[in-house]
Amino acid sequence: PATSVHGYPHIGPRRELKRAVEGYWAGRTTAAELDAAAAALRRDAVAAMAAAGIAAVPSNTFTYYDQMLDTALLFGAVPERFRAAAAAASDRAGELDAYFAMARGSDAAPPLEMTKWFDTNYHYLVPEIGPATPLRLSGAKPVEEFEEARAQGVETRPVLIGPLTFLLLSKPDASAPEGFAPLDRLDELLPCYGELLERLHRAGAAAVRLDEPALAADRTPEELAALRRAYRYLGEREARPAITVSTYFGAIGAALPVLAAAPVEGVGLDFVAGPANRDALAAAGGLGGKVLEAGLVDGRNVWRTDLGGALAMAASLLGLAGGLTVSTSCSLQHVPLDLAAETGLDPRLRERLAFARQKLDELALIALGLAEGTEALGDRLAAGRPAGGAFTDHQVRARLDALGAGRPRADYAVRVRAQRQGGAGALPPLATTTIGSFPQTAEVRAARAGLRAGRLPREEYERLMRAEIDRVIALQEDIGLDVLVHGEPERNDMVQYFAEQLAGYAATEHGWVQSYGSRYVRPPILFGDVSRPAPMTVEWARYAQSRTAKPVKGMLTGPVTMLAWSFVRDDQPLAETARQVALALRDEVRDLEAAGIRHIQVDEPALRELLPLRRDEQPAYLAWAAEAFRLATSGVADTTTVHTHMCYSEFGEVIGAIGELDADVTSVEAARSRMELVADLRDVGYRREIGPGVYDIHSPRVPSEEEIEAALRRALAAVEPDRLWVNPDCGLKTRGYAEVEPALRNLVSAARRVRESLGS
Ligand code: THG
Ligand code: ZN
Repeated sequence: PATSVHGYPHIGPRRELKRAVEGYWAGRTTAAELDAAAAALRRDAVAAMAAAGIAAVPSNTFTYYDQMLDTALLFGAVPERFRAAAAAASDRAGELDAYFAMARGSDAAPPLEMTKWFDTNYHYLVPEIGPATPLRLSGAKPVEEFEEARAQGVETRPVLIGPLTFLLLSKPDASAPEGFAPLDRLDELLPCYGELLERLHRAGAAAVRLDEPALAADRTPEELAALRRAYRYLGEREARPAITVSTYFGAIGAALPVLAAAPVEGVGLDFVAGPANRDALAAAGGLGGKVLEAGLVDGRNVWRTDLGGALAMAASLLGLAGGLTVSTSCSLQHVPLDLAAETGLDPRLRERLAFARQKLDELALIALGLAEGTEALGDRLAAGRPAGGAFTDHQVRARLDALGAGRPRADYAVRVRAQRQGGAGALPPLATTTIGSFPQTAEVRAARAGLRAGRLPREEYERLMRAEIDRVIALQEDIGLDVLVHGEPERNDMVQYFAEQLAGYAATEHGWVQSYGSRYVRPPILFGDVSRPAPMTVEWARYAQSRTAKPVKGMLTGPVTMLAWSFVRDDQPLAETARQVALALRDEVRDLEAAGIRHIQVDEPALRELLPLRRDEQPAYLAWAAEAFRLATSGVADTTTVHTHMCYSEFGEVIGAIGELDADVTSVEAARSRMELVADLRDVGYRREIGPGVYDIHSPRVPSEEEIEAALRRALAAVEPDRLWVNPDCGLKTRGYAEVEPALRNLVSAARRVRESLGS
């Protein structure tokens, strides 16, 4: 059988693409230099895949920023506000600038909205499509990248985001009337795809792949009818390459018979995230003469493939299609490039890992095993899957068994009375606070880097951090905030910081994965039972509290977010892993309390992110997610105030679960939605305290006192003053003091003004 890959990391082994793109933005690199750097990265990726024997090497998966944006531009779907600049572009630099303006905004126009790519930690740009948005084949990127690889001697298979997914993931533009959906434009878009297929055919492309991951989520009968129409139209075009419609991120349910009947040559199914695809395929009577492209190697996680299991799955698929191609489950862009770059990992962990480069070899091995029998694989069959138990911690498991769900806290009504009387009591209505991080100055970053590189002795590093905490505490006292924070100067990424201190977790040195545009994260690897060898944040919090008579809030990252932003073991349910992380956090929460910290915030910005794509799987997820949060936080006395913070979320689908977390105070991103969330929360029965972000920290603008006051008055229409907290809508890490200080002064004086007007 042949092998194929959905996509490959194109950022380069040392994030060369980031440097090239950011250099271009800063004016350090020319357009020609940027294009040359990108071409070199594409060449290396194509060469690596070809050398590993991949039969269907993908092209057109490279992007300077995002593939949805590339697709919008390919079809001329430029929002009105960017059209003049795009049309005026007269050279390559002008073209690139128009492209990056849509991604990042310009003085004249805000950028496209960014949102999560399904349930991954990648973010795409949301195309805006209205009734009058142009739809016309307007570029040749897929043809050019095909020809570029051919010149290198590799016949690639161009990859396109399919028409259904492209339109379903777009949003109506500002001009669209009520009831309009981008999918209404399908019949106008299809000829553009048709024309592109013809051009690829003329350029010599024998095959293309169209990706329809939107089929892994619930789809209406109308959407399935649109799917049928789209691939009937494209399949019936005469001058076209062979078409494979590929799906990933889960089982595709009712879409499967539609694709099986479509006049195309191949169908791709993900058997890693969607093992149910197998029975559905059998129930549908198979794919007839079509080729099944079977996603057997996990494109989203870093574990070596269980080759025996993959071979058994593949063998069970052989009779269900006219041919079989062994493939990844989805694009490898979601995993780091090459394990060879990691020299510091525990060998017992390392032998279980496969990054993108290693997964290419696994595909070849599965194909070999299918062709020549499992014996042909020899001892490679069992490699990477050593007998279990190596990373088992019996003590953690016994403690969790004994704890069960943990004793619930007293009712909120009881707690709130204790909190108002207890040590942390005496807070005014509309208490002011921040979300946790303060600006990370160059000195703070340099100190952390110095410690890591061994240049800075630990005592010196700690002295610098204490000085920074002194400064941040003094500033907050001067501004007049009610609940202070230590500012988190010691932390890099909120997940990485904790992962580095927990047993069962490992960090990589070069394991970068694109988060959005030129921004990357280095997800830690949760490989074994998790425990907390020693307190993680207590000394910093204790020190900060020693510097002020006001309450200092302790800051932790919640169990769901610790999983969502990591690579997580796949040998037990996520819910079980979440309980282990929760237990470690529970110990930390209690130690913070014992150190005199009366406010403890456990952030869950990624609560929405792990929400299953299928509605029928969502309630079970929300139940374990909330249970893990409660397990982490329920060990404290009634007098301790538990806070949580959420952002990056469209709260719609998770809003009902916020109350289930049982936190006393929830702070949320609300500035951009004009406080509507406060009423939304009231409407779903949330009756605890709420801190709707009163200004947007993602912009450098300093909000005026009047505007914050107006926001607070809007919030007070839906919540009583003693349940309302006043805070920015997220951490201040990415801002500068020049903006943060005046903004917080305005925040405090706005809160005072509203308080005074309430008192009278
Ligand atoms: N941490 C992790 N995942 C996340 C976020 C996070 N996913 C969602 C959201 N936040 C993504 N946002 C960002 C914002 C900034 C950066 C990355 C993701 C970023 N990265 C640095 C860069 O690319 O230069 C590198 C950071 C580093 O040195 O560690 O700026 O907060 N895990
Ligand atoms: Zn936030």
